[in-house]
Amino acid sequence: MQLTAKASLTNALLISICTPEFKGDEATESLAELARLVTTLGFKVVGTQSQKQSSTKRVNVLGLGKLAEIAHLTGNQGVVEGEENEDLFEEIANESDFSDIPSDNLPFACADVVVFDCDLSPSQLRNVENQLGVEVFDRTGIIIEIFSRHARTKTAKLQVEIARLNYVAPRLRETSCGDKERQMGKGAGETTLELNRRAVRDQLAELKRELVSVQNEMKGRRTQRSELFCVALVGYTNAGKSSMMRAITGSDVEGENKLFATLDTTVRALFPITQPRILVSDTVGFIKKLPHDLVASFHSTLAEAHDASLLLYVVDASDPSFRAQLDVVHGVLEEVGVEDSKKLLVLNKSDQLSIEQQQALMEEFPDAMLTSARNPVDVSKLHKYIVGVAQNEMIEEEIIVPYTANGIIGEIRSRMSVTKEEYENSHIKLTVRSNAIDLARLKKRMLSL
Ligand SMILES: Nc1nc2c(ncn2[C@@H]2O[C@H](COP(=O)(O)OP(=O)(O)OP(=O)(O)O)[C@@H](O)[C@H]2O)c(=O)[nH]1
Ligand SMILES: [Mg+2]
Repeated sequence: MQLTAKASLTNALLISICTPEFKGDEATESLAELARLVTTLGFKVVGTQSQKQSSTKRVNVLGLGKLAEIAHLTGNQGVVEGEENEDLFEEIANESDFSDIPSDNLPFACADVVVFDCDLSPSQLRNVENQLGVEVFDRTGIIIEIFSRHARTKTAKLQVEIARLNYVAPRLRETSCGDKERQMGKGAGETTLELNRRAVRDQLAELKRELVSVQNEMKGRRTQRSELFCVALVGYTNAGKSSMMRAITGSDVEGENKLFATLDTTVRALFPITQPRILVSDTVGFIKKLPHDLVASFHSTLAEAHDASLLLYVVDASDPSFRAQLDVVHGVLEEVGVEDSKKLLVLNKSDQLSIEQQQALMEEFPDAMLTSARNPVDVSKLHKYIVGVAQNEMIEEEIIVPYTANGIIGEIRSRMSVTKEEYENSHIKLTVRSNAIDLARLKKRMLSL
């Protein structure tokens, strides 16, 4: 499915289904997040509706009454069926074990699209769309669309397109011109739907082949960098990872107030530059209920985090739901097998907090660092912390370099941190800190002099 509605003109009605497992604050916050996702796509949220259900598995997702109400809000363009005989699930709207659900917010304008804050099966999507007569999206569809729009590099584009086609394939429908095309001999014996499905399968196979070759290239680049100390910024979408990346690397990595601004891993050197260089990578942000396919497709992008010696978990400490967001981040990283590096919790956007709030957070998270990517003092504190961790990982050695060994001293200075220099008659004695691989390489070279 590709969004066909024109973003700038699209009025969206959001629907939350509250179930015994998903209700109260969680449902309210999730709906607010859906509104941000939808706004990121350029839609205008004109209203929200919610309904209590025993599950999200009803054939029409909603009860008939609610469906008719929503059909009215979308201009009665569809055909709401009279009876719901096939419905296996009973609506139990008035049962007492449901706590408060988000209150309905009636639209002031007719909605062009309806967006559900849950996942819908292909048949549910089709049923609701037929009944309402407007485009219907589920949460995954919206997230995939945002990823599609924001992907910039070849790898991200390939990964997202694979996830999109996997999502679209079961949702393809027979088009009205199917019979005509068959009569015209297109794919003898196949309907348009079958043809489309086959085309998607072929396309998927081709994209997967391309991805493997791009991933091999990426792997090669990571191997070249593997001797350097690497830091990865990980966290929920919009936490401020790219802004912090820009601040600590002095680079022009974009930070934007939209969800999933970054889909590609960017790697830059920590700035001011250190010897040896320390690399920092910015990674894709996470979100609640991130479609599994997308998580899977971003494995290779997250390989940067996998290889990192230090993980900076960046959270937007000014967002009241940051604790739940942090749980999501831990969950996803665990799923992709990134969990065993050294970590620092970075409580970002501290400029949005009062002194009392900052103190309370430091009591709650004594090992964390409170920062604002906008405050140069905090940025240099983080820079210092990273350099300190990197230094601790290094080995200190004394190297004797004869004055006759021209060139080597310059090389040492460019790759290692020289902490002491002593000039003797025939040689210079350098105390250096570096990683084990570089030191071993240097010693081997010195022997051959
Ligand atoms: N007030 C305040 N705003 C911040 C801070 N850090 C980042 N922001 C803002 O938060 C928004 C999101 O920042 P990004 O750096 O794009 O966030 P991200 O974590 O890279 O987001 P994704 O790429 O979507 O995962 C932007 O509007 C930033 O200007 C901060 O310390 N204080
Ligand atoms: Mg970013």
